[in-house]
Amino acid sequence: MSIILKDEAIFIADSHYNKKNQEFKIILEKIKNGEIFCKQIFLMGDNFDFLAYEINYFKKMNSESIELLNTLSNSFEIFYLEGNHDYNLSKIFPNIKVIKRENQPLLLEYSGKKLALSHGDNFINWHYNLYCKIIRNSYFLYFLNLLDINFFISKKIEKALENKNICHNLTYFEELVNKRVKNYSEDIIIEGHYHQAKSYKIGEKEYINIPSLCCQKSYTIFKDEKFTNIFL
Ligand SMILES: [Mn+2]
Repeated sequence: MSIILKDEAIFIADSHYNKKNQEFKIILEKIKNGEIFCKQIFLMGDNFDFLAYEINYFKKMNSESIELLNTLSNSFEIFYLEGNHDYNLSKIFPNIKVIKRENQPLLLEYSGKKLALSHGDNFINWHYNLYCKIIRNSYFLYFLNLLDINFFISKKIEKALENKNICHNLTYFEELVNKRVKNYSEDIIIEGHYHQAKSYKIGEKEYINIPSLCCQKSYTIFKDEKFTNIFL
């Protein structure tokens, strides 16, 4: 049985939350205080610039947003599709339905239409799959965490991520989308990861790239069977 997409569901992608990019915390607070109304929440991945259960530093740095999400998860149905910056999350968010990369796409439906949701870094190649397995390996991460004396490794990663420019216009995006939809048989394909906020109709299929909350300062709401991007 697939999950029913509810009217007034909200999709938040690629917030890359860190000291510089605060939008994710802002949107979670707006949901909490009712300024943004929604009935279901889909976190499309990379909402934290880095977060993994095994690495203490980033759990500490992100503790406010983690707590906010856990509070929200008591009153909202939340799905968290893990990204390439945030993974091994199920122990951090006990009430959130966490979908690991290998279990994506997540299949949904509404009024007879089938939807597939992925962060967007699946269906790449075996090299990338192998890389994903290594960086998500729990023993490997626990080992790194042990070596992370005075958080010197984490702080290096944090600085590198903070200084990275992640907002680019991909000129080949439509071409890429044409290839990506071939991996799916569903009617509507929803992905984050690419930070493009563009939608395409390809044959009978619809492809939606959820905006990056950090780059486009927007999120997507599903209302009256339409997907609309809204500025934060
Ligand atoms: Mn990504």
